Amino acid sequence: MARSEKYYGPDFNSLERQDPEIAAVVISELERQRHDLQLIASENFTSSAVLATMGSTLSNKYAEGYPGKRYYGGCEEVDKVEVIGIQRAKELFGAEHANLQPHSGASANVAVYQAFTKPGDTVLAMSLPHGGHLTHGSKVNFSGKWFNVVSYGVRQDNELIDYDQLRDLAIEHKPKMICSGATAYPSLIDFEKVRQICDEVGAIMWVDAAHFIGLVAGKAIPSPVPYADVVSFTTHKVLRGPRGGMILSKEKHAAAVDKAVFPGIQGGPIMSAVAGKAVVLKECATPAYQEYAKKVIENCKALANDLQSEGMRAVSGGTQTHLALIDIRSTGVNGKVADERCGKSGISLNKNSIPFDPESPAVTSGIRVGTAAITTQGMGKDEMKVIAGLIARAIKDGDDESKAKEIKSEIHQLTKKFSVYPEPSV
Ligand code: DSN
Repeated sequence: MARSEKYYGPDFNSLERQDPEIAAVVISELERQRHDLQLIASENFTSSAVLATMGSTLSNKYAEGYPGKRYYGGCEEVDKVEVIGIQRAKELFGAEHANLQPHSGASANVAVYQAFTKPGDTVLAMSLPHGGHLTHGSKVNFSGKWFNVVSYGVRQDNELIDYDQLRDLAIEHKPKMICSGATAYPSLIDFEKVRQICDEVGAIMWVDAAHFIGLVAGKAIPSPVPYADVVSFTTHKVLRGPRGGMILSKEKHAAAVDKAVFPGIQGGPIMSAVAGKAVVLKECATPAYQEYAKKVIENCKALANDLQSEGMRAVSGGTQTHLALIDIRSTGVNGKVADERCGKSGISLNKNSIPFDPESPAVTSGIRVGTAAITTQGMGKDEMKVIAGLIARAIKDGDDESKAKEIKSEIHQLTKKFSVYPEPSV
């Protein structure tokens, strides 16, 4: 997204007239996104084109069903958008089938369970404390309540997925489905190896690619699509699309996936979001996006190294993706406090458990940082060095009001040079 791009968003003037209270929040959130440093690994700045679809009148349309087979009249126009989106998704990812209707990544994952398993079935997935996701079998989530989820993790010596453990558990438990994919795993996943294990035990291979699908779209890392039976993901992380989910699958699973999404777990799709997904899929097919995806990884590698130079430790020695997991125990500050101090200093990131973390998930010994958003802003390696220094100072001094203010003002100077959306003309 060019920094000079004009922003033709929804009609803020009418919102301001009708509901100044909510308009004020929308505007302050835009200011926060513009001025602070956005390092949450699952966030990004979507284009004005995508935002335009999200605020469009497509939001008004009920379209239960699929193109050509709807349960409501008047779907001719929204049918076009979904057909274009499906085609773009299949082309971009080389997928046999695509479903653009999941409302979110978690909804997409519920649909995957619905399509391939029955309550009580055994599923093998990455443990949450080692970087998995709530929907991968957490006891507080439907997945952990309704399924027998067995967890694999990373090795203690190198903090990389323990494929021997994964295979041993697969042979022992004969899972119906094996899930790979994580929310806090900085390395690449060996999909070929996971496929072999799935074949050995006759399991469905499910990849939850929410975090890294944007890097796949930009051809910056290998794709799980040729290997997996089904790939679910969100569309708003590195991919830089609207908030929502998507599912790709082999053609033989197309009917099961579609039935699972609707009528299995959802009613009407959010057609404005489906249109946004179609728009971002076109953006992702450009050389500019491929360049962006490469740069996200370069920046993240640089940021992880720079944080190590500041005395912190990058889990698994660094990163090969858009996110780095940082063990901050050397600072004497835990993840929760670091998150709070960074927040006060104008840095948005999140506390995160590190593998074999001695602290509870509410406290943690780590932070997770991502470079998707700051790379969209146009930042590069020089800025990563500055940012690492600011994070280190915020963790150390961010409880001191005046020091936090000083850091925040330095961040505002930095982000001023890399504006997200043009300033409003009023
Ligand atoms: N909440 C997302 C993340 O931050 O990784 C995962 O769904």
